[in-house]
Amino acid sequence: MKKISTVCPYCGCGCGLYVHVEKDIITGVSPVRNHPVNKGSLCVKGWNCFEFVQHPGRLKYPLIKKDGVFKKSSWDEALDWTAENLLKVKEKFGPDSIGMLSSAKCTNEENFLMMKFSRAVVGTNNIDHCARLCHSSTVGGLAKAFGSGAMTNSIDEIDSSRVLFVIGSNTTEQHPMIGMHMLDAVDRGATLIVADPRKTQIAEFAKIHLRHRCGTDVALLNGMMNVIINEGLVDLDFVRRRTENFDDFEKIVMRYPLDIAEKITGVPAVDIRRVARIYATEKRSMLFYSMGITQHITGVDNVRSCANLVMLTAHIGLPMTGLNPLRGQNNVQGACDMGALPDVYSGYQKVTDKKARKKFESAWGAKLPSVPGRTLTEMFDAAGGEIRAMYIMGENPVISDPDASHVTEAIKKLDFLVVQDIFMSDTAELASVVLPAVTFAEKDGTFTNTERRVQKLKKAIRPVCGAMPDWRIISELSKRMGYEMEYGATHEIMEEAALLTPSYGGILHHRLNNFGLQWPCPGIDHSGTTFMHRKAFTKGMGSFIPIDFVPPAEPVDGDYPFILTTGRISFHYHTGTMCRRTSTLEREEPDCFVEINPADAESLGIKTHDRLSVSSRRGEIVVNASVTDRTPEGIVFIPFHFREAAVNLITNPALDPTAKIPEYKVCAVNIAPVVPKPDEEGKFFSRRENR
Ligand SMILES: Nc1nc2c(c(=O)[nH]1)N[C@H]1C(S)=C(S)[C@@H](COP(=O)(O)OP(=O)(O)OC[C@H]3O[C@@H](n4cnc5c(=O)[nH]c(N)nc54)[C@H](O)[C@@H]3O)O[C@H]1N2
Ligand SMILES: Nc1nc2c(c(=O)[nH]1)N[C@H]1C(S)=C(S)[C@@H](COP(=O)(O)OP(=O)(O)OC[C@H]3O[C@@H](n4cnc5c(=O)[nH]c(N)nc54)[C@H](O)[C@@H]3O)O[C@H]1N2
Ligand code: SF4
Ligand SMILES: [Mo]
Repeated sequence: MKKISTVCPYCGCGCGLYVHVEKDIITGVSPVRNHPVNKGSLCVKGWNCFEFVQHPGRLKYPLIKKDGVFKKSSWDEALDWTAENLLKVKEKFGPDSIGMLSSAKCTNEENFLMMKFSRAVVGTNNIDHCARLCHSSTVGGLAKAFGSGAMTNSIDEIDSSRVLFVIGSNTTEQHPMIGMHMLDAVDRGATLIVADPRKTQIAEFAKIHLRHRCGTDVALLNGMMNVIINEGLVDLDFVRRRTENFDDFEKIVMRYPLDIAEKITGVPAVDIRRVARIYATEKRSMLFYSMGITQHITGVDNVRSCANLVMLTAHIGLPMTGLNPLRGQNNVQGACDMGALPDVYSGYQKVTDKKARKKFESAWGAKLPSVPGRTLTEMFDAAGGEIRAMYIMGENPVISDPDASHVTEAIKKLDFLVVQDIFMSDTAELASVVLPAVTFAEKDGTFTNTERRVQKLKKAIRPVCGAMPDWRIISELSKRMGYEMEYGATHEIMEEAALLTPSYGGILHHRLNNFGLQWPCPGIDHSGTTFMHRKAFTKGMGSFIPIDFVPPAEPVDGDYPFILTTGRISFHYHTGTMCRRTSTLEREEPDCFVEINPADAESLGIKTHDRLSVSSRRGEIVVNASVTDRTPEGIVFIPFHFREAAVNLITNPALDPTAKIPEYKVCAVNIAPVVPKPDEEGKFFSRRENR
């Protein structure tokens, strides 16, 4: 048996694991013992991350849709046809009529090529990916505050911290191996504070759990900062030396005394004061956040409020401190770093910056567009109008985008859609051509985890079928569109990326053997960066930004009296293409459910397992009730993993004005019991145990 060391393909923790291979078949995996993130452990998804690789449902050959039906085709035919159609659209409607979605499931090398393909081959900046739905508010918000939008510190620093302030992150379920470090720290006496409307698993370990109303984070954080300023807990020396714009910021914070903060958030003033004092007075305080902060129309405001808090208390620029956005997908950090975004090249170099553009133009020998492109959400809005064709690699927007029926309608209006995936996803079903790609276990390259650690994955088995690695598909397509891309192996792509990307300057495959390197890593003699902003912020002075509270876009009313918040559960992953083809994970949680508080359930006459209709202004889904005090009164929670009860049919597509991230975390819904009807097999519905 061979054991090949690689990286887990699920979440942004980036755990190291061995893939066990016998006769070119994967028989199991095991954790890397001395890996700095997972230290010999894995979560349930990690332990089971190989079953989908060898699933019989993998896409085995390209498919071309003719007269509404998919026909099996050869690679040559499919690539020629794709190139021909993309060129046709480009000729007729111009390069900006084509939109590209890159993938946080794919490698850095593949994302680099996708952005090169978009800019140098098609000639458009219309490239984006799921970071738009996830941490675009972090990237934009922290660029303004610090000049760089990544986790400032490292995962293994958590163990020695004294205070962990976790806001809007269900860490033990969604970043389990980071959650493990947090619980280790608690065992060593650290104080854990969780701010989350729901009583998550990590909240049960917290010394203080702030259960504020959904969408009131700015008021909560301003309330805390009001206490910190009024009680003289500000680090004035740091504020003077390292930051700007304090006075304007202070004026706004003074408008949030504790009684106002309590009124908006529903959190008792004494708790806000206690948390403010603990966080500010302990030196080794780390702040963590995730989607509870970013997925709002005020996502950027929420992120900037967090940045204000860490600067006010000088909890940044040292080990065991920092502002730590937990990035979600295995390589969402890398997809952003590699410039799969409409306004920047790799390393966040702006497309509007003439010098940067010249550099890429001369490296690539092509004229590049200078106006930022459309975001993911804007591409679908323009589909059938100014966007005529799309190329989607490793994303499933039909299930993951808000107001999903709008997305399906938009896609149907396209002249041409290319989908490149490992399975026939709901989005692939709508494609004109489907290109089969290989999984993490069948290719080489690198992933960048949430703590900026660039790690090598290694090909463990030969492709299980006629599929090709994404980077090869992109180069083949490029060639057929008249632009030669000659790469013999993925390390050659990284060499090109390193030359053009200052923060990745020293990141070359041969240097990554010992658990990778953390960027910024500007040169080949640099050993990487464990924590950032040590002496100065990336942009020089850190900027305080005054932020006022703005309520969520859709208030509850008589017709839609409940707040719906959506998210994830530990056993499943996103749109389910991989985890729902994994027997252990599917067995644990086979059905969609809505968490509803016992008081609300009683007033509606609902019991666990009852079938409920949950409807919003956009649509309706039917799910099982799970009566639990995990969710507070007036709020219900539904995960978005289940295509048969796709919660995005009812979510609100309202966007943050600058980051364009949708408000997945708040919309207004109504709930009503439904009389069960049997399905085609005469069964009613499968039951799930109360969680
Ligand atoms: N098992 C599993 N792990 C995953 C994923 C997965 O699908 N499954 N996906 C990965 C990805 S891409 C991402 S982005 C991460 C996401 O990781 P998380 O952000 O941790 O996950 P979510 O469930 O989206 O939401 C986090 C929490 O926000 C809370 N919340 C809701 N509204 C508010 C609010 O207004 N304010 C605050 N402060 N909190 C609120 C919810 O109650 C929830 O507990 O997980 C990654 N890891
Ligand atoms: N209601 C609600 N909706 C949400 C969220 C929420 O909290 N609530 N969260 C949002 C967030 S944070 C995110 S990140 C998005 C995620 O949204 P998506 O990125 O659309 O979801 P995934 O299911 O991760 O899609 C990844 C696709 O890539 C395919 N794939 C896997 N590996 C490879 C590979 O190597 N090559 C190729 N070509 N394909 C591959 C998978 O089969 C799958 O179809 O969802 C967003 N949607
Ligand atoms: S914590 Fe994330 S990266 Fe680690 S094993 Fe679990 S899913 Fe994989
Ligand atoms: Mo995400």
